[in-house]
Amino acid sequence: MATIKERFKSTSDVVAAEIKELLKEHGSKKIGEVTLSQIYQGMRGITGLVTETSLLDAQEGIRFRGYSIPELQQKLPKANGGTEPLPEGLFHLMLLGELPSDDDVHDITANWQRRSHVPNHVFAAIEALPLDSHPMTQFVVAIMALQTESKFAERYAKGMAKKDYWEAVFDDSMDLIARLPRVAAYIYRRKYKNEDHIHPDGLLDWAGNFAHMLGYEDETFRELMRLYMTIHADHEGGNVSAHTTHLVGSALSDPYLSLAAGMNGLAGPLHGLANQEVIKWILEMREELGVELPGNVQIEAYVKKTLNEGKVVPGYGHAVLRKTDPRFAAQMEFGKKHMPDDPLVQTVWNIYETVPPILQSLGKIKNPWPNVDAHSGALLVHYGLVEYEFYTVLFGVSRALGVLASLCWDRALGFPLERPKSVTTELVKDWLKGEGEIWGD
Ligand code: NMX
Ligand code: MLT
Repeated sequence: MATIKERFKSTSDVVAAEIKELLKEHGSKKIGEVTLSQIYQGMRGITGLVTETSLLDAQEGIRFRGYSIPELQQKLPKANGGTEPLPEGLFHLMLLGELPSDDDVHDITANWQRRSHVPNHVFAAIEALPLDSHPMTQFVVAIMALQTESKFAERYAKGMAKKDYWEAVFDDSMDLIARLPRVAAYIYRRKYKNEDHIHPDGLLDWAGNFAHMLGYEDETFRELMRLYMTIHADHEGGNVSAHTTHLVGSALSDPYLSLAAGMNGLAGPLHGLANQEVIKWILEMREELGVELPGNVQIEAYVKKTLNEGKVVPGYGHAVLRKTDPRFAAQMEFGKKHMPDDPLVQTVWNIYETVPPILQSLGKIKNPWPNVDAHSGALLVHYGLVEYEFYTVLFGVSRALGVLASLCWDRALGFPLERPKSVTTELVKDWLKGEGEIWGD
């Protein structure tokens, strides 16, 4: 049977040929217009990227190769006795565009186990940082320290031909995904558990083993990790972490350099760091109110106070989505199944009832509904993973699946250096007067 690498090569060759034909015939077709507001306001709504792994619909939310999250929960292989999808299966789907069999998923688990060795200097690089460094800082430093292992960088230095780029990027991506859980768990145990590190368990799947190395042996926590690692993996190509990884990769920076760049973007509070901000905000609210389960009237007053202080309500709003994030809904369903009486989880649900009408009443917020980060922390706290500064690292380990699958596609399709045109406000003013040209070549 062909390996996943061979299957990726034959699949991507077909798509590359299709794109060549498509561009030959339709390359000059216009796909839209760009307004001045859009270039000043975060390029919302400008279609400027091709990302094969997933597609976001503003009303419906994310679909991975056409499959919604509930469909993935139904169709992707599970661990023995489990009900949540294995992230190995999602990676297969994103990379090859096909649902995997149980054997496909076992092969990926085994493949990542074989590649999972982390060299000692990576642990030394983490140890060189002060213990109070943010876990995301430690994570990015570890990814950069791992870069010594890059096959792409090594082969490029020896004069690799362009047609071989995809293969070195594929190997680096697989190695990196295999190693990230060990690195992340090391950071967690170092910072929060007295450096009491836990060896990998070679009998477990990728997410189950990650849960084990973090120190959580509860089977439902492993199920949560499988779900968490699946739903956070990808959100089409324009989000900050995916776009950054793609952009940096377009300079032929290897997957380690590219992922580290993407993870620096994920560490921003408007992006992945929002998951820590949410739980911090809820805990502060509970402390200020002096109650474990605040009611809707109390939450309403606290939300208004947050807004009056000129802060955002973390976990709410989205640049593209205009409805409740299906990733929020999937986590809510998990909460209803496994911990319906947990007061923190119930607080998240009370906030869900209270916040949208308040945000809506402000009139300026395009999406008053919760995003993925509004729910994740409360589920983790339930199992004892209370160290919320670590949450974005969990997001990052998952996001690597999507952005690295995409990076493999970028190189397989021969995508060029990304370099959009920028303008100055001086030029914009001249152009409005009919002088000067605002369009690039
Ligand atoms: N609380 C308060 N104000 C908000 C919120 C919110 N949750 N969301 C948007 N706004 C404000 C926004 O700051 C802007 O204000 P101003 O015009 O004064 O600058 C205005 O509403 C219009 O913003 P939008 O066009 O609706 O949102 P935009 O696309 O610019 O930003 C986010 C999207 C996600 C950055 C924004 O909704 C936000 O800051 N949310 C809170 C942080 C968060 O949860 N981020 C996680 C996103 C998911 N992820 O994991 O990456
Ligand atoms: C993500 O998962 O990347 C976030 O929801 C942000 C986005 O899509 O812009």
